[in-house]
Amino acid sequence: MSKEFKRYLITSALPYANGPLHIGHIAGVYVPADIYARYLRMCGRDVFFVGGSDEHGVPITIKAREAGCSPQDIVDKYHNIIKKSMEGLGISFDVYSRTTSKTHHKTASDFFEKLYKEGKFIERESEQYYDPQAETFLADRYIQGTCPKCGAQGAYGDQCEKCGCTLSPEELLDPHSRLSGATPIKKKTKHWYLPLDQYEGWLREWILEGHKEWKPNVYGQCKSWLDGGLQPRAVSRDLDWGVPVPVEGAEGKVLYVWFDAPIGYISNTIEALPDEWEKWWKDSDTKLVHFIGKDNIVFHCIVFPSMLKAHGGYILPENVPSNEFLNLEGDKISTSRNWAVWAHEYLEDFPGGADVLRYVLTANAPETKDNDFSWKDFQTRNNSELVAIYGNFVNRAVVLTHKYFAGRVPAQGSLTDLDREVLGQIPALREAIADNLEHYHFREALREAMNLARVGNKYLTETEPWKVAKTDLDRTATILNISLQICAAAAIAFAPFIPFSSERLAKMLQLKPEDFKWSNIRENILPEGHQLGEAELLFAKVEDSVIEAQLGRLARIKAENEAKAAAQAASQTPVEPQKDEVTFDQFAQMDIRVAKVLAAERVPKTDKLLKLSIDTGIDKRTIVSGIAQYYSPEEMVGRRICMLANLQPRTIRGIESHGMILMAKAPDGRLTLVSPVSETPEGSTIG
Ligand code: B3M
Ligand code: ZN
Repeated sequence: MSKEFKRYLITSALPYANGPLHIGHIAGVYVPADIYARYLRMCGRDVFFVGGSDEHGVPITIKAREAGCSPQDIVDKYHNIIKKSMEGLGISFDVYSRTTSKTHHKTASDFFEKLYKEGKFIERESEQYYDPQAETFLADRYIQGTCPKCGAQGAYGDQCEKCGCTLSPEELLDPHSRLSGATPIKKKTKHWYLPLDQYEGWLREWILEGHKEWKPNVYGQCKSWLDGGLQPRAVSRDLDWGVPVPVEGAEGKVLYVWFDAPIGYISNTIEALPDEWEKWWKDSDTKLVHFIGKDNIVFHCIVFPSMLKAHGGYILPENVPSNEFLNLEGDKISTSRNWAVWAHEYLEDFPGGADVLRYVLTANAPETKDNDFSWKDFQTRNNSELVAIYGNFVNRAVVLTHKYFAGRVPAQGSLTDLDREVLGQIPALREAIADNLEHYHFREALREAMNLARVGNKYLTETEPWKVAKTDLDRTATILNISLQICAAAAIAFAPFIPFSSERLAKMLQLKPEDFKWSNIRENILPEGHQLGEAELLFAKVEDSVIEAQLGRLARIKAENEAKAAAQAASQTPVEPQKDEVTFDQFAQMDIRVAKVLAAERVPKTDKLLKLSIDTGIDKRTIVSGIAQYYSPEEMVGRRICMLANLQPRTIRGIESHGMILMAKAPDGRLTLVSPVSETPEGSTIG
C-alpha cells in the first residue's frame, strides 16, 4: 500500500518566539518529531528535520510594548531560550532558524508575489477598527472592552479570557484601543485573500479520499472544516511587524503570520541547503510530514496545502500527525497564567534529566486525546520503569559480567527453550517498535521498547545467574551472553526515544556509533570476548522531596493566580456604597435566624432558582432562592443557613416564598452562603 520514498522531510511547528518552551509543546510536537527523525536515520534513510522560531504576529508586538522594548528584542530573547531548550532536550534538528531571517523574508515575499502576479488572490476592501489617535489600524488583540457575554472588563477583540468565549471586536461593549485608550473608529482598508473556497473540491478529494489513513482527530477536523464550507482568508494585515506585502501602495501592511510561518519550513531548508533544497521540497520522491499540535491542523492541512497548490511545483504533506493537548496537574497549560513546566527550568532543575522527560512525555503522549502530566506520574514512571526495570536490568547484566568474566562477553553454550524464546523477542520487538513508529504510534512504540527491558529483567530474575555461578559457570556464561545481547538491543532500540541514555549504555557496552543501525537490533550484536566498559547507573531515583518542590512551585503559582484574579475582579467592580442610615428599632424589626435546609430542588425552567424547604425552629416552610448557579440542590440539603424570617411572603414562579436566605454578594456578583461558623441550632436568632 505505502509508496517507497527516497527521502523524508520532517517539519515541526515553529514555536512563537514570545515565550519559552513548555512540556505541552515538547510532548505534542518536538519529541515525537525527533523520535521519528532519529528512527528513520537509524534505518539509513535520508532525513532532513526542520525547525525554527515563528517570530511574527501580533502577540509579539504586544509583548514588546508591555516590556518597553522592540519586537526584535523579544524574539531575540525567546529564540535563544527556545533554541537552547531544544538542544538540551536533544531535538536533533538539521536546521533551527527563524522567520526574521533575510532568507525567510525573501522566500515569503517571493512566494506572495508569485501568487499575486498570477492573480491567485482576491482583493477586498473592508472596514477595520482604527485608532485615530495613534493613527494605526488595530489588530483584534489591540482592542479591549467589556465582554458582551459575561460582563468582564478588559476582554480582547478576539476573546474574553474571563469566560473563554470567542469574540469579534464589533461585539465588545465600550471598545477602546490598547495603544492610546481612544475609542476606535471604523476605517476602510484593503487586503488580499486566498480564495480557499476555490480549493475546496480539490482538498476534499486530496484529504477525504486520498488520506483516509490520517489520524482520526486530524481527518475529522479537516472533514468538519470542509463540510462547513471554506471562505476566502485574508493573507495580509495592517501591522508594522512582519514580512512587508510586496505590492506597490501596500505600505503599513505585512503578510499575515499564518501565511509566512509555514513558508518558514521552506526558507529554513533553503538556508541550510542552498544548493539542494529543491529536491527536498519539489521531488515527489520526498515524503513530507508535518508534526504539529491540534490547534494548527487547519493551517497545515487546508491553508498551507492550498498555498502550495496555488504556487505549484511543491510537494504536499504525506501526513500530519497532530497531537491533542497535554494538561498539567489537571489544568490547561497556560503561558499567561504561568501554568506550565518550562523546558529551560526543567533542564536546570534536573541536570542530565532530558531523557526522563522525553520518556514520560512519550509514555503519556496526548496522541488520541488530551492527557495529563503530573509530577507523581513523572516520579512513578522514572522510579518504577526506567530505574526499576531498564536500569536495574542493565546494571545487573554488566556488573555480573564484570564479576564472573572480567567484563568480557562470555560464550553462548547450548540454549534452552527459554533462551530461544527470549532471544526471539529481540527481532519481534524490533519489528513491533518499527511498525508503530512508521504509523506515528509513539507511545505504543515506547511500550514495546520497554518490553525489551522487561523481557531481559524477567529473564535475569528467573534464571538467577548469580546462583547458577556457584555450580555451573558455562550456564552462567550463556545467561549473561543472552542478557547482554538484550542490553545491546535495548540500547539501540531506545536510541530514538531516550538518546542520552543510549549513549551512556553504549559506553558501558562499548558499542560504536556505527552500531546504532536499526537492523542491528538482532540476537547476536555483541561478539564473544567483546570487552565491556565500566558499569554505571543508567537512571537515578527521583526522591519525594524533589517532587514536593515542584508541586510546591505549582501551588505557589496557583495561589498567585487566584490572588491576581480576585484583585482584578475587585478592581473592576466597585464595592457597593453604604445605604442610608436606619434606626436600631428598624433593625430590630428584622427577624433574622438560623435555619436548616431539609430538602432542595431546582425550580423547573429556571437557571437561578432553588426551592428549599427549611426548618426555622419555629416552623417548616418553603423559600425560593436565586442561588442555583452557585449551589446545587445536593449541596444545600442539611446545611445551616441564615435567613430573614419575617419578610412578607412573595410568589416567585408560582411558588409562595416565606422569607429570604442571606447571601454575601461579592463585588463581581458571586454569591456565597452566610452561615454560623460553629454548630448552632435552628431557630437561633441573629442580631
Ligand atoms: N507558531 C503556532 C504555535 O506555536 C505557530 C505554529 C507555526 S507552524 C508554521 O502553536
Ligand atoms: Zn466574557
